[in-house]
Parts: sequence; structure tokens; C-alpha cells
Amino acid sequence: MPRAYIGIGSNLDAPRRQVESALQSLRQVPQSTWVAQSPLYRSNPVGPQDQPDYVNAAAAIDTELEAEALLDALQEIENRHGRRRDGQRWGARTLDLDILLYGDQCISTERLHVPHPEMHCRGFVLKPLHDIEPSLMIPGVGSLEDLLARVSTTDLEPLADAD
Ligand code: A4P
Ligand code: MG
Repeated sequence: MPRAYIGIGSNLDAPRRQVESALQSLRQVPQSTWVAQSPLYRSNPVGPQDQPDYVNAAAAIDTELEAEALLDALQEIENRHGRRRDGQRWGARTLDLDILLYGDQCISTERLHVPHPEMHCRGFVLKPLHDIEPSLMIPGVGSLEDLLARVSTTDLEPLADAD
């Protein structure tokens, strides 16, 4: 079964609760086995600056779902969390679930680009991934360790367990 890594982000409607709820939902994805989650981080917005800070995390599941079926499952979870798709690119959202990696596959279809095209330059993606599996290779790009060393993570603040 391929191991899929999923990036989780929210900056609207109690972002921390959205992310924690998304992590619960990810444990229920059909034909899949839960593997791990990262800590949660507060991060500065990338893109338009007139939006709230984000809460970000990552999760890993082993899945029998094809990549596009996994995307369907993730979009259903986004919709259940009140996701609207009429906002601007990189604008505020209640919940964003991105397929960062799907096994060692490089996928490029109308609906899906894996590895996620922006992931290699985003601290809020690379740091949580590294927390889960430091030795990961990003297909077609390089080692997670090297990528993480090249991006800034100074804005990332781990969220304490109970605050
Ligand atoms: N799509 C293609 N590849 C993928 C993939 N690997 N995973 C398609 C998920 N979806 C993928 O996505 C638009 C379409 O991308 C989907 O219908 C799917 O077919 P979307 O979630 O509706 O739109 P989006 O998320 O607004 O677009 P985009 O460009 O994916 O935004 P990003 O790159 O996700 O950026 N700052 C901080 N600090 N933390 C954040 O989490 N997130 C964003 C969103 C901006 N700034 C941020 C954060
Ligand atoms: Mg997205």
C-alpha cells in the first residue's frame, strides 16, 4: 500500500479546532490505515498578507485508494469543514488538505499534481513532514533534509498540547 503524506492548513473559524477535527477525519479515510501525525504549528500566511495566521500540520496514512480517489476523500472532508472554493488563490480557508506525497509517485493530471508543486519552498509543509519522517525523499526534487535546510522556519511556533 502506498504511504500518502497529507498537508493540513486552516486560518478561519477556529483554525486549531479545524485541524484537530481534520486529523480525526483522516483516521477514518476508507481503505486506509492511520500511520502518524505531526505536531501542530502556528505559521505566518504565505500569499496575501491581509489574512489571519494559519495552523498547519501533516499526517501520514497507508492507503489502497488510488490517488484521485484519495483526493475525492480529502475534498469531502474539506467540504464537511465548511470549505468554500470561491476565494482568491492562496487566500483564507477553513480547511485545506493537500496530497503532498503519494508513495514515490510523480503524478500530473488535470486534477492532481504530486509531489505538491509548492511544497519544497514552504517551511510550514516541510517542518511537519520532517517531524513525521526525517529521511523522506521527495520524488524528482531531493531529500527532505536538504530542502528543509534551505527554507525559513522562524515563523513556525509549535502549539502546546493544551492551550
Ligand atoms: N490539486 C492539484 N494537486 C493537488 C494536490 N497534490 N493536493 C488540485 C490537493 N489538491 C491538488 O485546490 C485546487 C485544486 O488543486 C483542487 O481542486 C485539486 O484538483 P484547492 O484546495 O481548492 O485550492 P487552493 O488550496 O486555494 O489552491 P492551492 O494553489 O493548492 O493553494 P495552496 O498551495 O494549498 O496554498 N500559508 C500558510 N502559512 N499555511 C498554509 O497552509 N496555504 C495556502 C494555500 C496559502 N498560504 C498558506 C497556506
Ligand atoms: Mg489545496
